[in-house]
Amino acid sequence: MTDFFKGIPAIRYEGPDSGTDFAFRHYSPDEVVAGRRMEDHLRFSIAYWHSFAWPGGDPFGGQTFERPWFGDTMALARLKADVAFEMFEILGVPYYCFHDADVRPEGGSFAENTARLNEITDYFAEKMQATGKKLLWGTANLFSHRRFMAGAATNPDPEAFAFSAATIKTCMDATMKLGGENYVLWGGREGYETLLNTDMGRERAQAGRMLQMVVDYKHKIGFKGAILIEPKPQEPTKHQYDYDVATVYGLLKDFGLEGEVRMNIEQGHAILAGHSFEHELAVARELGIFGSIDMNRNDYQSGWDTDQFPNNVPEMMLAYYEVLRAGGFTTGGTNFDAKLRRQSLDPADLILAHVGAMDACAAGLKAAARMLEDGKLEAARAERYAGWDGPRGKALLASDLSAIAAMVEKEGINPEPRSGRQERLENLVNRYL
Ligand code: XUL
Ligand code: CO
Repeated sequence: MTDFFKGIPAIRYEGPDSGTDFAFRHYSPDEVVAGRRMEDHLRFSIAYWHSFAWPGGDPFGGQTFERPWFGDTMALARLKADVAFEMFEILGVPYYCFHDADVRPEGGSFAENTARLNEITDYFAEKMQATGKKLLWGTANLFSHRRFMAGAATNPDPEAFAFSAATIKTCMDATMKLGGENYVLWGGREGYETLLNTDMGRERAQAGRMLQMVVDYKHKIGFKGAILIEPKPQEPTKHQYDYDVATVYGLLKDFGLEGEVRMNIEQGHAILAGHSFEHELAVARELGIFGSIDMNRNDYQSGWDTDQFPNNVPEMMLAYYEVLRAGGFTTGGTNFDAKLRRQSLDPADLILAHVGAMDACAAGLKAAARMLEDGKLEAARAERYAGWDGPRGKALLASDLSAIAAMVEKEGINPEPRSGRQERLENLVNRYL
């Protein structure tokens, strides 16, 4: 045991009337919601990078957090792992996620990086065995080190492509070794700063080829998890090729991968793309590529990726409504890709940020389940489209313009507008909160 979280109790469900900050008011892992235990529905996961690697910097200032494991030795990497697994236990969170660079110090070469990653992930394996904690997904950080400044797969330098491919391989191996349920690709540098120096067609083709190699390698090693892409429109680049779910779907189609790759959708990235979270989730559901979520909250004014802990239950309800409509998570889960504000220095802040986020997710899930079970919203939507279920609707889609024109003329068809009832439905939705 480390003493980092000294004095902080294991967090338990105490119900809405609990008198302490260190308790769940809504998240009750064994409670059944929509036919499934809440823990199995939500599949919470902690993001190693934000909680244990991020120093609290912003564009105007550096480190604000002082953590006993900050530094670049393997001994400190182990201490970081000790504290991480203690936090997973305190919170009762079943999963975690990591990038290679979060968990091991940067080495002087690819071989040294690989050796360090293997050493620390062996240590993770022991801890997972001892605690029952699981890996939701692994990923490679192909954006922080300066070698990736012009991209990973999309780099103009083939050697950078090679280094990236090799790093992805080792991270997929580590994910497989730890029984990871997904492997994530987020292309932070896969885009451009200026079109003046960019061959967009070439870069897009390189990105597609790398993706095919990832899928081939998954099958080669027999990795049973899902390959997930995490769309984001910009930041750090001016424009990223994985802009949003619809854009990524176009890429997948182009490279023959639409049956192989699914989406990891992040709230903050949806907002940056000018969408709502539920829009991105609905697009993925309709296209059959929904996978997992990175749960957080973006500030609606700031224009950058603020990665705050989620707390807006009315919005989260609409997100989980889409997750439930997609059939719920299979390999995916709710990963808190969220970081403290840089003044939140205390170990208790880190715990309570997750407690509040987990509770807000649980409240959102429960409201979404009530809404779906009640069926009034579904009925209103079905009624709006009922015409398409009748013989005319079906025949129309099989017809052609001249036949339709003749029919409209002969029958004197002249559509009568009907109310979309938006406010009425908005009122209905609020009743489930
Ligand atoms: C960046 C982001 C990443 C990915 C994993 O905005 O969301 O942390 O989730 O690389
Ligand atoms: Co993310």
